[in-house]
Amino acid sequence: MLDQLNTLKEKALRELNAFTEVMQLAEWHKQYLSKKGELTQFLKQLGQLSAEERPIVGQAANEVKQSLKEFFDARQQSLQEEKLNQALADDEIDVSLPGRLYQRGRLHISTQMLRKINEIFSQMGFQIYDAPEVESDEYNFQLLNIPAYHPARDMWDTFWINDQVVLRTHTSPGQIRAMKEYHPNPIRVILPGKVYRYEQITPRSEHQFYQVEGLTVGHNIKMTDLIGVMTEFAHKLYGPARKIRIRGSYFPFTEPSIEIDMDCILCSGKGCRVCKYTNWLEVGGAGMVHPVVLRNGGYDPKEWSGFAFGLGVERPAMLKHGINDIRSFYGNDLDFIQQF
Ligand code: FA5
Repeated sequence: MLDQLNTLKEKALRELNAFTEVMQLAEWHKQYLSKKGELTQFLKQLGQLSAEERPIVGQAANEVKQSLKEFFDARQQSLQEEKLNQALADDEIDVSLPGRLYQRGRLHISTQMLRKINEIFSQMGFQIYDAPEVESDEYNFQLLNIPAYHPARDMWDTFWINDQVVLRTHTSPGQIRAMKEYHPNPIRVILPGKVYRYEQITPRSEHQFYQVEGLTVGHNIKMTDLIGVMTEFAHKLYGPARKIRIRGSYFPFTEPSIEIDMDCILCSGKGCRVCKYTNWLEVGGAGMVHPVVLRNGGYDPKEWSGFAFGLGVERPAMLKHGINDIRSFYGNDLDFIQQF
């Protein structure tokens, strides 16, 4: 019977080693190690043996059973590993590689500044008004008191879509749209958005940048209201120590027109390259809305008055973060962008 037992063991191991699929193992287990399996059947015959033979064959049968179990476990593990290695070798996707970490997105530095400016003016009661980036000559120039062939057009050379359609050179055409929409009610809006200019690109000038326009129309609105709003804006953006200065200027759509400057936050009055040793930095253009523009928007200038301003967005961001070249904003340099 011991021979029979050895033959059974050898046959079982031969079959076990020949398997190539993990699925085949279950069948093998059933055939040899289950209650109805060949080894159990073999053990049932022990009763026919003599009292001397029985313990010897019984012990041998139990050893064979134990060793078949161990071979089974080992084969199962090695087959699984073989399968995994094969899958890794065959497949282009290495499932054992750790996944790639997704980088967290962030807002572009211009968007951050734009939102900050929006927030400051919202707190002062300004509504946000959206106006188109592609404008007509009429809105971008004519209704803003800049007729065809007026020399002031040279201040805002732009990209023409055709003879009558332009990429807006400033956010000011939105003033007319807001007036036409809100007439005859008072207005207090800001108009943020992108503007385009046929511009020589320099460390301070891009051909595409953001502006935030402001417009108020009401009764008895005065220049002092404009200066108050601009001072509050500078304090909220750069801190309460900032000083504002105004200079006379010229814009066809405001009268009088001013340029608003702020004392240099980088050198605090000592003089540096950024403020060109003048101690002052330009914040934006502004003025009282020109009577012609009020009339073009539907408001009678004898009854209504208002102020308007136009601020850059990139330049204040440059000041806040000490950036010395505006071209970095849209240069697709991730190392730059990820700093903010
Ligand atoms: C204007 O665009 C007027 N529409 C502003 C205005 C509105 C005046 C309402 C009166 C009433 P200006 O061209 O100066 O003005 O531009 C305003 C601001 O835009 C500048 O102070 C500057 O911050 C920003 N800016 C102008 N040109 C560029 C440029 N090429 N690159 C980046 N920022 C610019």
